[in-house]
Formats: sequence, structure tokens, C-alpha cells
Amino acid sequence: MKLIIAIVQDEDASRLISNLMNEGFSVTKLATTGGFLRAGNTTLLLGVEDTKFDAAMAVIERVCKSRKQIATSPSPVAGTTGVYVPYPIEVTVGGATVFVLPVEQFSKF
Ligand code: 2BA
Repeated sequence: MKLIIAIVQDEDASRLISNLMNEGFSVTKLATTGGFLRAGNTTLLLGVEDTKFDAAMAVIERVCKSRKQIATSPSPVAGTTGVYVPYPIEVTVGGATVFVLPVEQFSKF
């Protein structure tokens, strides 16, 4: 068994959960925040049997789209004023950032 930790954009989360559940996967949804953009994203936890691992990854890849987002970043140059001026930068986020861990034990009590 493997544990898939998938960080996805909020826009994709609902459709991804529906698709995964339709294919028989159990999913736990966590509301999370990206450290760089300081914006909400969604982290999904899926415990999957090894035989169904490829199918789960295929659903994630199919549903999650990458998007461009504008973020404001503080200027590294404070100048003589000592004031940091925010400036917009464009970043490409997602589709999904996925970590895969081996599961040593899985129990339900
Ligand atoms: P954020 O940390 O809010 O990052 C959003 C997007 O900003 C990233 O998209 C990336 O394109 C960009 N970015 C992040 N750090 C950057 C930096 N130091 N300089 C320039 N651009 C930067 P993704 O790579 O698709 O990541 C989406 C979200 O997945 C991240 O949101 C974070 O919540 C999570 N994530 C990504 N890599 C991770 C990792 N190695 N460990 C833990 N969480 C990760």
C-alpha cells in the first residue's frame, strides 16, 4: 500500500475528489496554505493498494491543470527609505504536487 499526498489548487479539488470517489478511492481533504503564495490550496490524502496506484495517479494527472497566477513579492531592494515595495510576479502553479510514501501499516479500529 502507498500513501499519496497530493497538493492541488482549490479550483480542481472538488472535481478531483468526485473523480477519485467515482473510481472507488477513499480520500481525505485538508485545507492548506502554500508557503510561497500564502494562498489557499488543498491537500488530499489517499491510501491506495499497490495494484490501484497507477489508476489513482492517472486521475490526478488528468484532472489537475496548471495555471498562471500573479503573486506580489516584496522587493529585495529597500533603498534608502528602508521600505520594501511589493511588485507583481507571475508564477505557474500546479497541476498537482504529489508525494508518494510507502505505508508500513494500515489499520481501522
Ligand atoms: P506555494 O508555496 O504557494 O507555491 C505556489 C507556486 O509558486 C509554485 O507552484 C511555484 O510555481 C511558485 N514558487 C514556489 N516557491 C517559489 C520560489 N521560492 N520562487 C519562485 N516561485 C516559487 P507549485 O510548484 O505547483 O506548488 C504548488 C503548491 O504545492 C505550493 O504552493 C506548496 O503549497 C506545495 N508545494 C510545492 N512543492 C512543495 C514541496 N517541495 N514541499 C511541500 N509543499 C510543496
